[in-house]
Amino acid sequence: MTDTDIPQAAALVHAARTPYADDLPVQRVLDELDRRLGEPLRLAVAGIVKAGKSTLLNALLGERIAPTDAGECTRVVTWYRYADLPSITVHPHGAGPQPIPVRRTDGRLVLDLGSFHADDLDHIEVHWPSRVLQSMTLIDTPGIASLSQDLSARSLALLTPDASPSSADAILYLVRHLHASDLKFLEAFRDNAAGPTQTVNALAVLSRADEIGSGRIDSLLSARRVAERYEQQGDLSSLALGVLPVAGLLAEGARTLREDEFASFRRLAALDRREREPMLVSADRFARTAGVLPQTTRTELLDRFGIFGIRLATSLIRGGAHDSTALAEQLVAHSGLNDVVATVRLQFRARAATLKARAVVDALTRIVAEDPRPAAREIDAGLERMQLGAHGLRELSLLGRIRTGDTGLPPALVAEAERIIGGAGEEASVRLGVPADAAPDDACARLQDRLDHWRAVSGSPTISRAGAQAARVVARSLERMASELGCGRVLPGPADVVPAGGPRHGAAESAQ
Ligand SMILES: Nc1nc2c(ncn2[C@@H]2O[C@H](COP(=O)(O)OP(=O)(O)O)[C@@H](O)[C@H]2O)c(=O)[nH]1
Ligand SMILES: [Mg+2]
Repeated sequence: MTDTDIPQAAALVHAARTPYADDLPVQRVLDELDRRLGEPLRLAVAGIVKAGKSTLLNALLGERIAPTDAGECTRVVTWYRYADLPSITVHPHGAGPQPIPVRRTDGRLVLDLGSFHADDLDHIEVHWPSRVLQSMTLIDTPGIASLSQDLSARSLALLTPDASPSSADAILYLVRHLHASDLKFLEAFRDNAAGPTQTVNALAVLSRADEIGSGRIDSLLSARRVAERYEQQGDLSSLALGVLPVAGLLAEGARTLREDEFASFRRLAALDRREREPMLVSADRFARTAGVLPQTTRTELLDRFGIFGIRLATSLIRGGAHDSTALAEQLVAHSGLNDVVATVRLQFRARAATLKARAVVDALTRIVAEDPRPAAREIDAGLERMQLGAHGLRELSLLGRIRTGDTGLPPALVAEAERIIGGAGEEASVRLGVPADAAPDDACARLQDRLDHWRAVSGSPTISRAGAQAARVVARSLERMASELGCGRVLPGPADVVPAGGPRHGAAESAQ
């Protein structure tokens, strides 16, 4: 829907080259913006130390690539990008990048920093031939607000830099228990360059969800209730799109499940209930109970799946999961990972072009403001045109204002406005609130009805100026859908011809 944003933004970056030709730092920023526009969505995983970030990243990749637990490299920001061939590069501060060997042990990638110390490194780049990375670059970050101020500073510098927009297009923020420091970080992310619109690209994850109900089989239900409670808390709802519970370890284990692990689960499932249940009472008991499985296998299963995962796997096998593929699928479904993947796809990936275009607008706005050269006037005008003309940017900005309760719309209309401008997903059916397989005529009839309604709202004498503007954005989203869906009968209405904000605004609108 917003594919035109990228070429427009790229043209602006290009136009900025000449007026700032003698300014090396600016040229570097422009290079970086160019690179960013050509790349897939950048999704950062953030949260305090041991929140389960690297584990969740592996679950998303379906491979054990990111190092988990302690170790030097977990203290360095690490980028995972797509490439046909695997390679690892370290980027030391103030020195050129250097390759390090790619080594795997027991199915895990080993990041051996050799003589480098984490403090020497700005970041690490891992290129990996993973399908997931073709549509998304993932960024693993050291813990935020961790015991070490230094680690925290590195992640904050990446995600909420003072002088430039965040290097990430979107963020998964992991919380175990919601702390004041988590809220502070999300506030910093929101208040960063792009302002309130940042809340549109932050999704909170209630991580290690299996531990919430002490690993009981209904742990994920308890986690879901906790997540809902957090979601309804005013603080968080204005800072993130939502809160999703995830058992990352279970998801990682399931997506990398081996046949020998499935065989072990099957042996546990085949035990008599009176023997199995006491054994699975706790992780400790499982580790201590000799019997069908050797000690090393039991320890390994606990490491890979946690006691919750072991309980769930045996119960799913008893319920009919006959092979490792079926078991893996069911474990993933229980882990909550699919919801995270679906939300990332609907909310972030579908909006990647707009998020990137906005990063460009923000960065160029700063450059021009800091050093307003006469030759850069064209850029200023271009930025203004883009902000008004790129409808995706206006949707994003309105979504941000909806999250902070600052739209000027009557409260009863906010939920529908949010849906129509893509707050629940980018597809036309989701925006319209019709079934995905609705007949085109029905979808168009609904569209016409809602368009009439929103045009009326925007022209209502009782609505505030801000509210009217918001209603016009909603109406414009509907009009764009009308052409996408081929609803020929939906004609431009008065709101489209005389928008508030003057004729210039109108020109930008119709120029799209
Ligand atoms: N029970 C359980 N343990 C987890 C989960 N996710 C991570 N862990 C464990 O928590 C520890 C820290 O995980 P890691 O992914 O390295 O956290 P990070 O510091 O946020 O990257 C590791 O021992 C993981 O095995 C989870 O969903 N459930
Ligand atoms: Mg980590």
